[in-house]
Amino acid sequence: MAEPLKVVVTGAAGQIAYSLLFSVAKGDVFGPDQPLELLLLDITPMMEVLNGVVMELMDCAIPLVKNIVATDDPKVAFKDADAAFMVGAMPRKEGMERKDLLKANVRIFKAQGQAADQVAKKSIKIIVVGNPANTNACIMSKYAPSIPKANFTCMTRLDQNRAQAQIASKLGVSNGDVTNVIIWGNHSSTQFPDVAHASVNINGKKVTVPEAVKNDNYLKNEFIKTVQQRGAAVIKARKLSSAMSAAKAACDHMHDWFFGTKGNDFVSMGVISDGSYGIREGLMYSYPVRIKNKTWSIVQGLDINQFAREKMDATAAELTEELEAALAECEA
Ligand code: NAX
Repeated sequence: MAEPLKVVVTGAAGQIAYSLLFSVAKGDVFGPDQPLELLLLDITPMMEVLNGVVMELMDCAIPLVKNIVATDDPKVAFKDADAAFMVGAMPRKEGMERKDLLKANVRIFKAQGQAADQVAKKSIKIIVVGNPANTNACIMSKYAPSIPKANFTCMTRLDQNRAQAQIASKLGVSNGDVTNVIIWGNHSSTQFPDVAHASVNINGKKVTVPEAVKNDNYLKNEFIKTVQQRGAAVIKARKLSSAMSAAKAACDHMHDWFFGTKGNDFVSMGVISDGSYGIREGLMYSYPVRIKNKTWSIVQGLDINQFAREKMDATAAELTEELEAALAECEA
């Protein structure tokens, strides 16, 4: 059997982690033959709750789990880590704006970036889930200069999954029949869910989503709005932010990073912009990516029409503003 993979989960006492840890532990992400060491980080007042999570993980008696470490010290959590799910942050409550979250959360990611820089493996693969996810990932990377920028990503897979599910439900097909939905930009209400390049399998025949839906007005308005507002709709109904679906999406993201994308299919991930599609270099922007040998690359050459251009630029403008505010906060 392989050496245990050291997997960090921050915010390990929280609600997303509660679903995420079970999936990771039973092999959904790193495979059924990959032993794991789980490194669980939360804040000091949550150590008792975290201890309860550790007890439950033990009681699952999952053979893949070789060791569990629960700690409030980022340097203990990140020591020689191979992968990290950065979930720990203050969650958005009903009526709370993202910018209120920014101040509280960028400082967390600065400190955890510094810890990872000092003690994690340089090959560590990091997904940031905690909001504002794109900007937190950018800040974490800035404060971990010895780790390649390509190793920092943020999660927009939940938005992709939401968009895919909306199209599948509209067309009465299964979720797996819808491929190549794109989320461009920020994991926020300015994100651009784009189905112009997506396909759907209908009775064994592959057609584009716009051809299958035959309703441009729906795709340009209601569909986009539903996906953009889905997080808020879940909070309104559940009085808590998305947790089960967020954990599933984090697993999908990390799984595909380790095992690659299939054929010509692509998935959406927040990655550091290299200027592709005219987006400012250095922003953590959600792009369509293909993954091979644990390395992502941005899908190039997609046609961008005027409608898409405007939406892509609007979400980039929000990210620029967020990043500037975050950098000012970190340097204050
Ligand atoms: P919870 O409040 O249930 O859990 C968060 C946990 O993080 C708590 O246990 C808290 O003590 C811990 N924490 C706080 N500061 C920490 C620190 N400095 N180090 C380690 N742990 C720390 O929130 P939950 O519902 O699990 O959501 C976690 C984050 O995911 C939130 O920021 C939320 O906004 C974000 N989300 C991101 C999504 C995405 O698609 N990118 C979707 C779901 C979710 O809204």
